[in-house]
Amino acid sequence: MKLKGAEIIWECLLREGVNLVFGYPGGAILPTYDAMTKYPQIHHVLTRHEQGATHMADGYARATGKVGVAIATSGPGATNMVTGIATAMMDSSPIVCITGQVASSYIGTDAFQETDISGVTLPITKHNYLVTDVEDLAYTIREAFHIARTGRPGPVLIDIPKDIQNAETEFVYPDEPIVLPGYRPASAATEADIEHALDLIHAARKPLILAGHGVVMSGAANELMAFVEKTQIPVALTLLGKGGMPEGHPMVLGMMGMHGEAYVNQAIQEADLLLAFGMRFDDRVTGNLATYAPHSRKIHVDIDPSEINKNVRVDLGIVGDLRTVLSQLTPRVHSKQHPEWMAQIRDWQDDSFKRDIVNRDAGGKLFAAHVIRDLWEYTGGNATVVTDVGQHQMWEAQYYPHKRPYTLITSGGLGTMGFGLPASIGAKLARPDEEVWAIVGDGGFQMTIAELATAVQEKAAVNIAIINNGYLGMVRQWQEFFYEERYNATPMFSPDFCKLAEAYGIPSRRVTSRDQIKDAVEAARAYNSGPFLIEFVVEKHDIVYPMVPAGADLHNMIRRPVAAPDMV
Ligand SMILES: Cc1ncc(C[n+]2csc(CCOP(=O)(O)OP(=O)(O)O)c2C)c(N)n1
Repeated sequence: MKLKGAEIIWECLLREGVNLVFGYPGGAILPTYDAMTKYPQIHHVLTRHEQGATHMADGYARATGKVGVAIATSGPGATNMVTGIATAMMDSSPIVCITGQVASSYIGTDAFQETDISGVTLPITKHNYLVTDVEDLAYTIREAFHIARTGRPGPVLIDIPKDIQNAETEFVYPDEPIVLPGYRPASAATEADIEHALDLIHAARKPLILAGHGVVMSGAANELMAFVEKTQIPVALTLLGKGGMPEGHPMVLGMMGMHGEAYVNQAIQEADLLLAFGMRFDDRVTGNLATYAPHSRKIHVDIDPSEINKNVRVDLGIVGDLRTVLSQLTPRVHSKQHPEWMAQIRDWQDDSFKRDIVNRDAGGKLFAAHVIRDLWEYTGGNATVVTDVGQHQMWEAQYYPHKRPYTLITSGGLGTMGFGLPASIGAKLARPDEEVWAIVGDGGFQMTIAELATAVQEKAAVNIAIINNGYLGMVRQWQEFFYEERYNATPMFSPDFCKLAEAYGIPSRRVTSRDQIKDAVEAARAYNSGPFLIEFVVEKHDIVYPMVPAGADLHNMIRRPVAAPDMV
């Protein structure tokens, strides 16, 4: 069957199981948009900015484990995607971005809306393509999806000149297995690795598991649970590892790192064995590398060989799919209790408990931590929460325990403000039956606020919780700690968010005291015809405790005083 390149794109997307795409049209991608009319099986979400399209595709990918697709035109359309692509790259999220390019004969002439987007995105994609022959198109799309979703997932970009979209060729879907020289994602550990790992585990007296995003992404939650129940080794989670083990399980300690629990970081520093599962020793997690976990042997399991010994030298690096490796290890590992080690951790934990703001009366004030804890309670801890970046993100991580993988969706690696609202729309469209909350700051929300219209147009029933502290709060916190309280460029004007919601036809509530939280949350949960917005006007000068200053030793956290006078 002879088809145009533009039609081949849709035929291939259908065969890759795609039924939802996020995009924004323009001249260089118009043939593809025109051909879309023949494929009603695929729903197109018109975003308000191409960055929004990439974050929605990312949110969709994280909520489903499937590849998310974003489409844009050449030049400014493509460059607007850059932040979303880099976000997906840093968090290993599988998205495929399709961009229109000026016609082949114009490439290199500074033609209208020409940008070398494959050049621009080279360092922030797992792989990218410029298609120069329509004969290559189908195979390229198939390969792009394969690369995006296999091994360590990530974003792939396909740039398609306008003439290639218009050119015709015989369409045959290439369904032979993809063979790429040099690209062979590993899956199982070798026998020698397993034996070495067992020796290290059996010799340890103070072992600790560091569970990262790889647990969630490889679908290893059940395998990790089986391993933990047998070995009784406590688990610390990275931000993106949240949901990999149910928080509330007795062996799950909580989050590690810059804003992790102090007792978790203390345990890392004291451990004699770290089992790093699908995590990459990011600097937010390790603090000062020179003093990081000095007493421990280290085993690192990761799908990506380039992660092993990248930041932290380990005693044993296992390149493999975590789910497979855990199912190799668990039947052979000994069961063993670690009573003294656990007692020591519980001691440290008690001290943290006394400092914790949610264990204090809010004293008539509205603290973000209390808002998030109440939201957790009223949603039964079952919601999918998508956050933006800043203080509210860290409070979410501290006060909203998650039970299931990918019920927290957040920009961890790049820390992209503006991610929350669009990613929540992608997640809601991916899982319409789930309760989805976007928790955003007043700053980051305004970066992609235009996507409110997308949510309304798509009737995406996301509940939006704006944590409004009148500041770029996390930066204000750094200015308070490290720049002698010179609050330069952080106090922030915002519109009346409820009136703004009204302009979009979105129902809303404003909450200024703790006793109003329940009503507002219930109103949002009851409304399912589209987005619902709640503005929480919270304490301006609150701090995310504890905190490891950037580059400091992990155990040297700045901690909330045991009883801060203004808080009791
Ligand atoms: C695109 C982008 N620009 C700047 C930053 C730096 N940054 C990190 S947190 C933050 C403040 C966020 O403020 P807000 O959205 O109000 O959330 P809050 O910290 O108050 O909860 C800033 C500016 C960033 N992470 N992303």
